[in-house]
Amino acid sequence: MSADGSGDKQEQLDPLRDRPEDGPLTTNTGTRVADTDNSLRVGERGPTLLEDFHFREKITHFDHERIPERVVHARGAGAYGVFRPYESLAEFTRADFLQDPERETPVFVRFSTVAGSRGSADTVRDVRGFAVKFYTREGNYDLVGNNMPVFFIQDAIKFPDFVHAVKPEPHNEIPQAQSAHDTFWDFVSLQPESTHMLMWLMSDRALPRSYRMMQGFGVHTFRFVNAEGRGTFVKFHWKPVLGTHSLVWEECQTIAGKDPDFNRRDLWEAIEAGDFPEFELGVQLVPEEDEFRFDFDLLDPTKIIPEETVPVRPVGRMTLNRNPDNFFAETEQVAFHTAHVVPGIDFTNDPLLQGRNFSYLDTQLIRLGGPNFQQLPVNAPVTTVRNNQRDGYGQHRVHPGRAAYSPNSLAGGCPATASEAAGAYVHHQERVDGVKIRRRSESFADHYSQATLFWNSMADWEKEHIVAAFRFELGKVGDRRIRERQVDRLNHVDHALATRVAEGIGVAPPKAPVTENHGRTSPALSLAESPAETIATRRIAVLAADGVDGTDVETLRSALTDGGAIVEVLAPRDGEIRTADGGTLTVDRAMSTMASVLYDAVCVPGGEDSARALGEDGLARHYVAEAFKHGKSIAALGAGVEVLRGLNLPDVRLAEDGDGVVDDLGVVSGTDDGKAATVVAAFADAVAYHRHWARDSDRVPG
Ligand code: HDE
Repeated sequence: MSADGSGDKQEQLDPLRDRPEDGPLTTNTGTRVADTDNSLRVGERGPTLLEDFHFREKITHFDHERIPERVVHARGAGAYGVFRPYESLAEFTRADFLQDPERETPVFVRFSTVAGSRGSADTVRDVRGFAVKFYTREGNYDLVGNNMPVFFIQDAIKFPDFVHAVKPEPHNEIPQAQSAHDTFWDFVSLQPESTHMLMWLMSDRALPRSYRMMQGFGVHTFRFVNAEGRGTFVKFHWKPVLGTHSLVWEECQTIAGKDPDFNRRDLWEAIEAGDFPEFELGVQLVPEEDEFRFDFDLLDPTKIIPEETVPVRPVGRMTLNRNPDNFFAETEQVAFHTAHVVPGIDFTNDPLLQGRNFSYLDTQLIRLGGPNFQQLPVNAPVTTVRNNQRDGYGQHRVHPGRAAYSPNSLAGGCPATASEAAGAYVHHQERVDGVKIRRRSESFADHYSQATLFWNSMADWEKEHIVAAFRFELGKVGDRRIRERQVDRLNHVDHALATRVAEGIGVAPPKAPVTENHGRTSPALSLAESPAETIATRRIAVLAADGVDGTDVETLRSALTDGGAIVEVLAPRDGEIRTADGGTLTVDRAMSTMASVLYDAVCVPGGEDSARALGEDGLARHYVAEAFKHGKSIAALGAGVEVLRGLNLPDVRLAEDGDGVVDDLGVVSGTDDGKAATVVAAFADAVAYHRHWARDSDRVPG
């Protein structure tokens, strides 16, 4: 730690890291243990003795290993990293960590799903949590956001109702981690303020390809305050450097079985491989005098400020560069709180934010077993903590002295409060006059305009996915009146949307629109607008069998790994296979241990024997057909094109001899000698594009 008490987070954690290799096994009181495999008993076949303190301690500790999981966001994955601003933001905020582009601030991030329990699958349809703890020199600042910029409710008092509705139903605890059931749709269909968020939840945003490829949002309007005390409203955005990408719903359901840890594993492996995830922090700034300039209320968390109205200004970059050492100690015990703020960042009167400011500490008191959880290593600030708070479960500090109160004279008045000039947090002054009242402001009453804005801004394929999602979810709802009520809500968003959903779920379509669609769009809302310039960290499966063209495999591997992709050779069995020229090729994985849903793209190199074997192998055929169905890029070289031809992929033109390279609907093929490099280059472009929606995927069995 430096003189001002601040220091590096990893340096702070290092002495706390266990080093089992440094000495023998001990009890918790440090006594060395001779045998941890046999309990102490009377004779070899006799009863166990109460005197066996090592046995009792070991079992007792084990019996108490579990703590309550988070009531929401139970399933998560965490990582450490650093944040660095691009420029000083002193004009808007005095927050120390946003002043100097030379200064790195350590961070811990936890991504999560919301509804599922700790052991649920990653790829469910859900909102994702995106919580960042900045260990600043002025104390911890937590930006506890989601991957969607709005929320289901406007007032925190509705949160228990909302969560009870989305969680598994109480009589039978079914379904796990799913919103597709009666109680959820019952609640939201009676709650028009949820409509905008439902559009996001039914969109592909709810199915992120990776935690590294999703946006983050602070959701509420917060307030920056500069050194002169001037406030500026601010909305926070995180933009992933790799672009924002999603899975498709059918793929998600399959992955939930094939690899329930899909997103968690992806984050872990990327960091282990040195492919450090990066996110750009952006802010939308609104001067205080412009508070009433919008056709919605800035305090309403069911509204966005369209980026076309107030642009997102990039202000810094976060790089995640270290996996936790211990999931429980760090990812499970981390405690985020919207009220962990530093000077220069303040709240607004958003009633959802105000409620959150109560809830997080309250829930952590029970989840983390008492009031001292800020002393846990992952939560401890890198600044010195000094106050008169004492005792409680799990107290790790030794507080010397007699005076644990203020004011005192016995300890010389210490610890003394600081002035604002000396870095103390001083709340932004705001005049508030009013009558005590339980009522929502009229300015929160429009629940549909921005839901319509979202719908209007979607590309055609995104609209298809939204309709399909509503049909899936409402199709799982047993009570027909709930289905009808939700269709009625959707008719307030867009008549065509409501009609199409109704047609899929056996409900009479609404006869007429409630209001005319306003026709406005915000292009930034569409995933189609996300940059698609890189194949970095995309997983590509190369299918091969004995007799594969080894040169093709090398061409694929070197070109794609040069672009940063991860290339794996999959064969019917693990070990080695023979190449056409008599060499050998190491197999990375047996096809049966993976699935095409776990890859971003699939390719089939040349080699006649290999192509013949793969063409007759149901699993290999499924890899390609499923990748096609999910819009993934596919490449085939030489005889490998025959494998694709055998699948009768709808409407796709494949290369014949003399054609050169054919690139159709993201399927790149070439049979001519010497064309491998050109096929691979076109394939790489197709992979960067992510998914190819123009295909007639519905005709492929799924
Ligand atoms: Fe949370 N939320 N929340 N939430 N939330 C929790 O805190 C709550 C809301 C968010 O990785 C809980 O420690 C209320 C919006 C994230 O540890 C709890 C309301 C947003 C995480 C809680 C909201 C979030 C949580 C559960 C309505 C996005 C996971 C365990 C007023 C801006 C943090 C815990 C982590 C966790 C309360 C709404 C994000 C119960 C009362 C809106 C990312 O305190």
